[in-house]
Amino acid sequence: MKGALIGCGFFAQNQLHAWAEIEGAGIVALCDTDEARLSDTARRFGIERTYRDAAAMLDAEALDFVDIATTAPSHRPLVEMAAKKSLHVICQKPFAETMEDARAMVAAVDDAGRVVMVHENFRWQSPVRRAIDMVRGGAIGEPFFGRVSFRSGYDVFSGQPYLAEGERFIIEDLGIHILDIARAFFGDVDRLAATTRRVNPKIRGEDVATMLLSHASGVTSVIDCSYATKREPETFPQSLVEIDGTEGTLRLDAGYRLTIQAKGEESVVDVSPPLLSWAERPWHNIQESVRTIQQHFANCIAEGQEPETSGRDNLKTLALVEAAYRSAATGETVRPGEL
Ligand code: NAD
Ligand code: 89V
Repeated sequence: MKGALIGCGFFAQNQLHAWAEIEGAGIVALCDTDEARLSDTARRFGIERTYRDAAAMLDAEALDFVDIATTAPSHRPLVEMAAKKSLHVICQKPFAETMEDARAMVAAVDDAGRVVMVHENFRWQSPVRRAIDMVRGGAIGEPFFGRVSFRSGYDVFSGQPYLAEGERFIIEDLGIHILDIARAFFGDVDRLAATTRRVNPKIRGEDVATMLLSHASGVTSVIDCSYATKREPETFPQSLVEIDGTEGTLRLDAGYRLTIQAKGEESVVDVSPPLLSWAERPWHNIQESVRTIQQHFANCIAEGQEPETSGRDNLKTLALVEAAYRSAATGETVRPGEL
């Protein structure tokens, strides 16, 4: 499959490294409105066909898919443009700024008979995936409690300055991944309550969020996120997990240590992600998941399957984000299914 990537910024560099390793798909053209970023990226990856305008690129190129790696405000017009050209789409998270936009984007690609997948990669990080597979396989019986925790003091603002500028920050940017991991473990959510706080005075949005989720499966989970946590060892970008089940417990602890205690036995396994040749610590955990999710997309298209984090699926993760902001603002418990 021939693809074009739109948005040659900070994170797209990982996506392009990963595309070079994907079986069955590759990037043949690049687009960015910023000339310097476009030409630097084109040179770095040896991609000659470059465009400053996405519409012009879609008119000129014979493509199967687009990979949209811009920030959220441009997602809806770009997804709709790709749908008009009958292309499959991968779009970065947050998929859209509103539920209305997200639903329209899913409908546009559906109407074109193509697939849209959200680049929601945290559930594809190999340590997290290992834990998901263990729980789905019944290693600790039926889960009844979960905690997914991401607490860090890492400076994310130097690489992604826009994160300091938005009215919304941690739930929309990072919490969205952690909420999605909770869905992967425990399924859909009936009710959600949240509190938020801004600790860092230099940013606009909230950098601490704590959420309580009641899942339809009967699990209660706590999702806690912070970019204001100064501690050693710094665990960025690890998601730490604790799950209690009817037959035992699972812990994914700092340092990628997976412990399962069940039926009177304990297993402790090092589930550290591999360091891909182009990856850099501490981002290697995220970078590996980029390759995995992009291969998942290529496989799903080839096999006619819906990707696990399809646009349709991601509507439920986005609804959790909206529910969390609403709950934090009103002090009320919110039903995401009603948003
Ligand atoms: P960035 O600002 O560094 O890059 C975005 C690029 O898109 C810029 O170069 C900009 O010029 C270009 N652009 C914007 N609108 C465009 C348009 N209409 N046509 C062509 N080019 C356009 O942003 P980033 O940090 O790379 O983040 C991009 C997206 O990736 C965000 O949505 C962010 O949340 C997401 N992200 C995801 C992960 C992850 O692990 N999944 C990690 C980091 C960032
Ligand atoms: O994964 C992300 O979406 C990034 C970060 C890890 C910094 O939150 O923006």
